[in-house]
Amino acid sequence: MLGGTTEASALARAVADAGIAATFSYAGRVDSPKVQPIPQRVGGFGGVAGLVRYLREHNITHVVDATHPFAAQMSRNADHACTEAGVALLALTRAPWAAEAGDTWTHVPDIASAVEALGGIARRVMLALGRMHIEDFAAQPQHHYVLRLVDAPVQQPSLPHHSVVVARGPFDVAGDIALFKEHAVDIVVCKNAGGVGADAKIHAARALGLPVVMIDRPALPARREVATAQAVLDWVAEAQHGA
Ligand code: 3Y8
Ligand code: NAP
Repeated sequence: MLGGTTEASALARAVADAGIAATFSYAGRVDSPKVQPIPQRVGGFGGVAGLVRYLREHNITHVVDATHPFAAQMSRNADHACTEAGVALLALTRAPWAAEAGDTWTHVPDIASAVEALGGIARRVMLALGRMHIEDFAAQPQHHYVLRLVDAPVQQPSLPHHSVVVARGPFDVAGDIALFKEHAVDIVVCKNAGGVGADAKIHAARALGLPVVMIDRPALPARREVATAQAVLDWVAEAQHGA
């Protein structure tokens, strides 16, 4: 299992309960990833070739890509490696969030477009993108940014005006409403992650009538996708009996 999402953790629990032999894989992006109820490994495989080698050396029969929808490189590598190694691949995904009546969303295709969308007068921006893209926003230094990070930053972000909030999701709506009020946030920038582990900020923005800059998902390879842990267990059973 390629993990790192709320749904991946739910699947790990279901797989452990079903007694299926499995390994949970993290990239190693954060200091202490959540401990899973099945054996886990941390770190890249070394590209497609590294993943093919891993699949063969560990006699992997099924790969479940339960990574975040923005982990496009991992999903591409999994697709290529499983084809090359002849291993079955299934993606466990979650639907994108959709705006509701009254929402003020600006859809942008990528991080660079989100930076451009922030041109203009100084705002107080909730930058809910994690650590990996903060520096891109130095192009819009006029804003005060609220940065929510999983781990405390090793060096201070270069944005001239910012506050750092160290917190790991899943988040809740009341907490995000309180956070937005505490920091007088007036616009939210986020990825269309989908799922329930990250949607608190969407509900909080809705409750407070805040505009949202919504970064749409990158394109992913065509592959079989399911939305529930049970569908994954059924797929493993069916593939095992050669159905
Ligand atoms: C290392 C491993 C679980 C998984 C929980 C989900 C929900 C909470 C919300 C905000 C948005 C953000 C970020 C976020 C959420 C879940 C899920 C999700 C968003 C952990 C985890 C790992 C990571 C990596 C981390 C990224 C960052 C992204 C923070 C674990 C906690 C912004 C994505 O510091 C860094 O380098 C962080 C990097 C990739 C995106 C980025 O570009 O910075 N996730 N997040 C995984 C690995 O090593 O393989 O659980 O401890 C997992 C979770 N984070 O089991 O309950 O299902 O999405 N993660 C986004 O959605 O925009 C925070 O603040 O509102
Ligand atoms: P990415 O850009 O798609 O992948 C970059 C490289 O990281 C991959 O080529 C692979 O290295 C390694 N990698 C990624 N996920 C891995 C995994 N689960 N196990 C082992 N290696 C992995 O990935 P990302 O966007 O940085 O995401 C990294 C992790 O954070 C993933 O587990 C993802 O589910 C989780 N996450 C990401 C986001 C996000 O916003 N991107 C949000 C929440 C959680 P090699 O080529 O060396 O194999």
